[in-house]
Amino acid sequence: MNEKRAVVRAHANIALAKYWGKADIARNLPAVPSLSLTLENMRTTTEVWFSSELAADELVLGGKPQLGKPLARAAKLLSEVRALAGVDTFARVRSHNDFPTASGLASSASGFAALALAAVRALDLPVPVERVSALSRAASASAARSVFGGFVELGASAESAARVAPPEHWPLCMLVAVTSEVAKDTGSTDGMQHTASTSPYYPAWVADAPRLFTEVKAAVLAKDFARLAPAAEQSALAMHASMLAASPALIYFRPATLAVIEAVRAARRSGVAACFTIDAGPHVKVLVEPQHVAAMKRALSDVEGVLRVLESTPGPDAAQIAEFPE
Ligand code: 2P0
Repeated sequence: MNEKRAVVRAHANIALAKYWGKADIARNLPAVPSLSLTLENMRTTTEVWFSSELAADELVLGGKPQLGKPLARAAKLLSEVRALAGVDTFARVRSHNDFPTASGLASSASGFAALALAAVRALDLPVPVERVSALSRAASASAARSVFGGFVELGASAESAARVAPPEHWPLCMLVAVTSEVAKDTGSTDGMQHTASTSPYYPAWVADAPRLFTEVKAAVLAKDFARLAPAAEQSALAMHASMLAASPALIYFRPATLAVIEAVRAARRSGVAACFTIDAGPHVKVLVEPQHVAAMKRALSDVEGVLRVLESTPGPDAAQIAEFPE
């Protein structure tokens, strides 16, 4: 086979209605529906290069060669794409995130979405975007959502994600208050299994999550911030409540996490349209209406423990680009 290569850029997404827990572990199907916003300024760029000269798959993340679990996860996805294409050539993968990796900033979402689309494009597979989303979801469920831009849903037990509204539907801004640069101790896959098997609050989370998802989706479609804010915050906090009640407790909050929550609540009391969400990490993501971005950004930067604040508008679909940036 000739050498086949593609470069793809995929954007991270932050869930406004959270996914936490699996309906089917082997197939990696989510237990609850989720809805996310894809972000313009948090991107993974991935090059996949299939070559008959390779004796095994290779993975380089941020310039560092990977072995063990990260390589195995990428190789599994590559093997699924190889099976679809009917080829057995190995691939060399190079990937770069322009934001911190593995600390609750959704790097696995953009990473696996970029890998799935790049592998499919490198092999010229004529598959619909839903299939690319399903391949991404099998590797990491939140990655199914990063295939699409704008507002995106992944249903409970769904094979693939679907667009709820395009990026231009609602020009909100997401501020990310970064509170740590180090990788987290417990990854999401292990964390959600631990929650499901030891937390007495996990069944309550699974039971209530669809209601919160429905509320978040209705608020997004209506562009109703006053409706979105309480539902999105309750989704994040109910998810964390299920983790806090696990044994031993799974605590992703740091002191700065709570300080940022306080700052958002204070800003809201003074009329700023902002709400927070928190993933499996210590950072706080703050959704804010465009006219309040500057004030909210200043308030977040003043919080002790906030290292920096990233800012992003709604982002586009994952897409092929010409070159991997050196
Ligand atoms: C989300 N998170 O909806 C939630 C909120 C983290 C907290 O999706 O096991 O890395 O690979 O399917 O997708 C992170 O979970 O987990 C996640 P796997 P994934 O964004």
